[in-house]
Amino acid sequence: MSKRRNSPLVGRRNFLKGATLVGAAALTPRLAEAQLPAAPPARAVPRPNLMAETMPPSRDPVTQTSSGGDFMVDVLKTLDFDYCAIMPASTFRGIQEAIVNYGKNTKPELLTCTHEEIAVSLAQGYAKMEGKPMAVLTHGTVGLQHAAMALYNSFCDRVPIYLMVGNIIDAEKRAPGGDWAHSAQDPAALVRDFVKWDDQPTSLQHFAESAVRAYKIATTTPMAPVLLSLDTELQENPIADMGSLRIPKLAKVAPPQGDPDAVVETAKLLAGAENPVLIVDRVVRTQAGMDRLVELAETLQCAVVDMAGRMNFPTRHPLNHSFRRNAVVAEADVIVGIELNDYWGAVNLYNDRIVRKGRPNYKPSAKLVSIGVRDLFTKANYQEFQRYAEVDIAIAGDGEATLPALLEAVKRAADPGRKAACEARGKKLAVARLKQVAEFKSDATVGWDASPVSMARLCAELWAQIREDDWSLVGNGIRNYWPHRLWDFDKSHRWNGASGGGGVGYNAPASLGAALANKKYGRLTVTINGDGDLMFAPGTLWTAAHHRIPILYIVHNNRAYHQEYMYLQAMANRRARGIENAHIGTTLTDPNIDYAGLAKSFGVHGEGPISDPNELAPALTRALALVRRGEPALVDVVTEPR
Ligand SMILES: Cc1ncc(C[n+]2csc(CCOP(=O)(O)OP(=O)(O)O)c2C)c(N)n1
Ligand SMILES: [Mg+2]
Repeated sequence: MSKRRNSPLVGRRNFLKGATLVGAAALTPRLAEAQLPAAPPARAVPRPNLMAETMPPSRDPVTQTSSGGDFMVDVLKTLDFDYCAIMPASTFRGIQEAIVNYGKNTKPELLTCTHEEIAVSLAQGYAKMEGKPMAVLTHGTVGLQHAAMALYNSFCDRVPIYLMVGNIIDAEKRAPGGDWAHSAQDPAALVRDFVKWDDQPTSLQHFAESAVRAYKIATTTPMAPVLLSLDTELQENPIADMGSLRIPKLAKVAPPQGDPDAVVETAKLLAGAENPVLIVDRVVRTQAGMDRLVELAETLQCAVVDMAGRMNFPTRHPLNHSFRRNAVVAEADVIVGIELNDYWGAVNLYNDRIVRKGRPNYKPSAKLVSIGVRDLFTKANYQEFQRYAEVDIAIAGDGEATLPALLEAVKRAADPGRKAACEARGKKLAVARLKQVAEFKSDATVGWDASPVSMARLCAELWAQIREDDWSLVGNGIRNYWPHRLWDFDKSHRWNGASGGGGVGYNAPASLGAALANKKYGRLTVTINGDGDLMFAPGTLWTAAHHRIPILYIVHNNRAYHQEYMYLQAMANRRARGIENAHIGTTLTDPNIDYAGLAKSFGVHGEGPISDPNELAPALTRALALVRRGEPALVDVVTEPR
């Protein structure tokens, strides 16, 4: 029987009613003076224990000696979670109480978020930097709806998210009103198209197995979010049969390597090619992976195009031809794409403005190979699997795990007779790359003193101040732009890829998650955050301050959803209607948003708005001094459109 049904009518409403009367008395001083006893001396008032007031002591199970929530915490502790991001909700109060009291708020430690989307995005950025998932807890209905877009980004980005939601399965246990709106027969139905696996355990043993299974599934490539729906009764009630419960052990799955024969065939193609090209996207998870990729490229003396889905290849390497993709693809006779999110898009030219049509950029005679886990996992509804890529050899296997075998096979296949040609190719590529870097440097000076501040100037000023630190640029605010053109990204933690699904709102919280992972390594985290993006989840800044996470937010403040502004201009141009109205619905002016003030309101140091480029360096110096000391800071820079 529901204990709530028997609870006295003292509840929150009556408590508030009392508060109202006191307030009314305070408004009528004479009555108050006559009726109220003398005020006691001021002292710290402990927070009221509302439950003690609302529950009759004889029925309050505060003395229960075991709880399902405690057991769940025992299980989570075996999974090595450092953090659990939450937006608190009654449907998981049983496990939340167990985490903070029974589990002593360590492994996992709770991170307080002001929106479920923040919680999941935080976990996305963290997982990519730390190499393991963060747990997340939300309401199963309203909370999951808020979490959904961040979950979709994580799914498209192939990032493990370990999401648990609370749900009241048994209808008889739901209090009238909110509990019903916050319960679902099948909460995961909402997001099943973009999680890899989900379950709703009906016993604690079932939870233990599903919890370990979920971890294993999420962290096996292709990695992706998983969802566990936690019944409130299981979390809150005593354990019926403690002795029978056991926690299964977790064996992490070794990622699958590509088929050895296909790898050798690919190596032979690469070694015999005139102009081999490697295109990489979500390959590297570890420094060892990055080192191997460099060795492979140097062995082949071939161009590497990094699509920057992860930090794959050093930006200053002479074989890095990411910004010469069209040129090197057009010349290639062998193209090996590794963990490409969009193979078709990488080797075709596409125009979406007038005709929405594409055509191959590669020679008809070129041989195309794919290596990656995309072929191992596809869902039907959401179309993030991209256009079908016509390749000659498709190797289903994890990119990073397949690199050692590919490297060895390439070394074995190398023809000593072609050594001179191979070296000449490398030299030619290095010259082309140097020429491009010189062009970039020259381009970067355009509008150097302009106000609003040019993006090249902003990035140069930032680079000048962080280059001696162990820095990490995170978020996707300025993907593949000035930093990737000119900064020296030389280690695997310098960058952690983009949002995956292109869902705006990712940058602010995902950057904070990466900063949290970086904190323990003493790295300096910086992010360049679109103004439009920041407005999705500005409460992220409060979480940064509350949990003392050092990060520098630079607001790339073009006072617009500028991408959309440009799309509207393009549409209007096509219809010859003039672009005067393109700002309607796309700009963020009148009033301008005060991002420094916003930061300050959350307890974060704020600078700006800065329109004069000469004011930028001192503002960055002040903000970075705080970040190096362990605090978050924000600098609002009024920038050129993009
Ligand atoms: C959730 C979501 N809503 C809308 C969009 C469409 N969209 C793509 S880019 C963009 C503008 C984002 O603004 P900002 O972060 O300021 O970047 P800017 O384009 O100004 O550089 C929008 C609204 C989206 N991708 N995701
Ligand atoms: Mg903008």
